[in-house]
Amino acid sequence: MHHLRDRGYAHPLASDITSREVYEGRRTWLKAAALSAGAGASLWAQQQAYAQTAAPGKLAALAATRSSVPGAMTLDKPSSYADASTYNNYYEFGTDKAEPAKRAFSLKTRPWTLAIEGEVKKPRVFGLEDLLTLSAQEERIYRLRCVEGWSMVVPWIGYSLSELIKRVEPTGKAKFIQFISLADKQQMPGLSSSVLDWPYAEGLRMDEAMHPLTLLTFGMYGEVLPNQNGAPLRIIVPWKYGFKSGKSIVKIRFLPEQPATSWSKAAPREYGFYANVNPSVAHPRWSQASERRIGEDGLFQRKRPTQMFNGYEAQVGSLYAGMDLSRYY
Ligand SMILES: Nc1nc2c(c(=O)[nH]1)N[C@H]1C(S)=C(S)[C@@H](COP(=O)(O)O)O[C@H]1N2
Ligand SMILES: [Mo]
Repeated sequence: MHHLRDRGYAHPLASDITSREVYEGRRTWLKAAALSAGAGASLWAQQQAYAQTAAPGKLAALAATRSSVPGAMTLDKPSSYADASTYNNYYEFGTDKAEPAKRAFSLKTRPWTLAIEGEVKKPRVFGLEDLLTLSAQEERIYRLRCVEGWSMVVPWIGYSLSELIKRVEPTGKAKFIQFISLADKQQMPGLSSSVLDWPYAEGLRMDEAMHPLTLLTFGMYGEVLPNQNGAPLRIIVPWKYGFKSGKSIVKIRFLPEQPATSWSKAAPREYGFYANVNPSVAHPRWSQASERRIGEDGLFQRKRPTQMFNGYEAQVGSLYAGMDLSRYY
């Protein structure tokens, strides 16, 4: 109960398992509790808060255990499913935040394959079904900070990308990793715009890719990902600006050199390779000192101060020891 009050989010306390059944069970429990308490106002408010963070149950449930990776469970209140699935950046479906939710129905997420290439001893093509069961699915509640100055809190489902990396055995020459998103004009109307150099490409240094917080992500809010959030699989790197977290990934390359990325190609002064969330390094057009939490907007809503490494400094700060972060932005 206090979890609900603290977080406005139903976390399965007894079973430690999240699935649509558990979410729905919690909803039933809340209803019963509301009735027996005479529907007291605060309980009613909790019920409303919960109803917003529940997935609508339209997509397939994806069971997951609660993550024990340090830093993986922020205590910030999760954003509503409605906000997380309708306020999106997915330029392959348009540059307006509302467009991906309206247009991404045309994305075909089955069959789906992920090709592993480059500096690995075991290059191969994985089918989605093999990837789903490669390692245990975990729920992780991460803050997501967009360089545009807004943030959300999302209960993702996936497992550490390191689990996949270990199985393909990178060679000693693999120093960087590149993520390539799908680029198919038949399915993605935004590709007719030259706003970015398609396919959407992102990258990480190998130690960043191996960090346990870097999540190979298949679901959110107890279900598989909606198309607009990057179905059927995407990357989430919670201490970096959102653009580092490529959606609908079809290829991962292991490389000896730092790869070019779509955003740093489009505007090198604005978007660096590292893109670590950093309140003291301003973007040329936007200060990064504070952020607007989606769902909290309102006339009297205070902006939240942005935290170094998006609040994950204890876990990832050592990766950047000795680096000049205003130079490597
Ligand atoms: N392929 C692809 N991945 C992408 C983007 C994109 O346009 N195309 N936008 C990025 C940006 S800028 C952000 S903030 C996050 C948004 O993720 P969300 O819509 O799930 O919140 O996705 C990132 N991944
Ligand atoms: Mo973003």
